[in-house]
Amino acid sequence: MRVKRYLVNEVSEALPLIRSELGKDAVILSTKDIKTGGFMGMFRKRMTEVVAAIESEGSKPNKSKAAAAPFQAAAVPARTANSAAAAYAGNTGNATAAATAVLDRPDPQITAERAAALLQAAAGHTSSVTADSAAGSIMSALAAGPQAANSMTKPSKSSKVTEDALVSEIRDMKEWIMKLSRQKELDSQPEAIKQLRTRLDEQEVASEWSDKLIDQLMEQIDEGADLSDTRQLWERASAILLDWLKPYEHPGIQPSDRAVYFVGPTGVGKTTTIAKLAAEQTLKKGKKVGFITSDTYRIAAVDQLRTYANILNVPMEVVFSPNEVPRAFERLEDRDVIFMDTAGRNYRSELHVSEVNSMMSAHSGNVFLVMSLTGRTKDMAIVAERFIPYGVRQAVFTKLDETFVYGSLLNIVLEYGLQPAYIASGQTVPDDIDLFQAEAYVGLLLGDPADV
Ligand SMILES: Nc1nc2c(ncn2[C@@H]2O[C@H](COP(=O)(O)OP(=O)(O)O)[C@@H](O)[C@H]2O)c(=O)[nH]1
Ligand SMILES: [Mg+2]
Repeated sequence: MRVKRYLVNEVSEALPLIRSELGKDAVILSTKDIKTGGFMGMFRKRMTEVVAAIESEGSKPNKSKAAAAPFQAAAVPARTANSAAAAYAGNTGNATAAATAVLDRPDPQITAERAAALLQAAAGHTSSVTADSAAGSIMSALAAGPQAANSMTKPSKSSKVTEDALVSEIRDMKEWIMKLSRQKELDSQPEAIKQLRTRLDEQEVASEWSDKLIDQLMEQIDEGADLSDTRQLWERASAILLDWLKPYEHPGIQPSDRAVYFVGPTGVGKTTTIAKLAAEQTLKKGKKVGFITSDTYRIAAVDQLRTYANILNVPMEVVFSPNEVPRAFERLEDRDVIFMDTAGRNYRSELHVSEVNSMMSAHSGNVFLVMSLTGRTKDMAIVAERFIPYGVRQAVFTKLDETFVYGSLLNIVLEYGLQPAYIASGQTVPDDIDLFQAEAYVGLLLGDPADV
């Protein structure tokens, strides 16, 4: 590898030099602003140091056209691809688009080597023009795909490991380029928008939603809105989030609801939530309530619900299998509303989910999926994905009092369309539960702009 250092006023000045001295296959390894010359620390000049390299001495300037690069592909080591990407990642979103096109194109003929070569070809191109042509050269090389790919020698088994490593390296690169590109975009945004982004990141709002929110706000700025003031920006952000979440508000248990089921992972607060809601139904609404529990997995779980049943003077049935459920309903025939507690098991397992489902299908009713706000979005998503196919549409989010990070609710609601009916915020029965209200939630999520 031949490495050369250039001191220039701007990176663009170095490009023709690199091109003529190292050739178009050269890659830029790094660029750095430095101060040179001067006298006793004064009159120093700001310069840019560009370090470029060419893989082998054999690569002569202007040897091949960009689209021909795939023919040299097999010889391109991962390192070169990496630095190739590094070379043009310094440019804007186009490079990202180019890399994405290479990596995401569902074309089995695009092998890792070829992708690497395309990246390298693009990097070579950057030395003469911009990221636009880098993207362009990747696109045209992709368009020339089949012949180019066919001309490549098939990778041998022994090169398979190297190829896998290369694919994973290219994937890492893609993520890195995306990140860099997003960072650049972020740097150019107004200060208040950056503060909002920081707040959303702290609240673990998925980037899908924070990007969408910020895009909508930027559109408003483009249309003339002055959102340089954080308070104004927060108000607009809040209005957008309310637009998104309001349609998911749920009225909670309705007078017509006869059976209400509570499902969800272990320890999220199903039994406690039942006690809270049953107390509301009996004490405030004067309803006759009954309990059924299929949570016979843990002895203590039955006792826990029985304690609440005794306090509230509510009859309770224990079922050990789905075929006992109809009988339990018969016994509770005189009740206005029946709450059914289910076993808190490992709901990442499909088996447990279908078991719960067969318990519920004995008698139709409203099903609430209970999830704790202290959980991570990813874990909640797995549980939601398990239950949604069985028709679960409502959720209860618990333990609001145990966290300051609220993004998971928004992520789950928007991703899966689950309606958040109730929010529980403590262990006290019956007080610590409320209907979900989008305004209150958005207020918590965005916080006070004065605090940012
Ligand atoms: N801090 C807090 N604790 C809660 C809340 N809801 C339930 N818990 C507690 O979480 C633990 C597990 O609750 P439990 O109802 O037994 O969960 P289950 O296994 O889903 O039935 C108990 O100690 C509850 O008191 C809540 O909203 N906030
Ligand atoms: Mg329980």
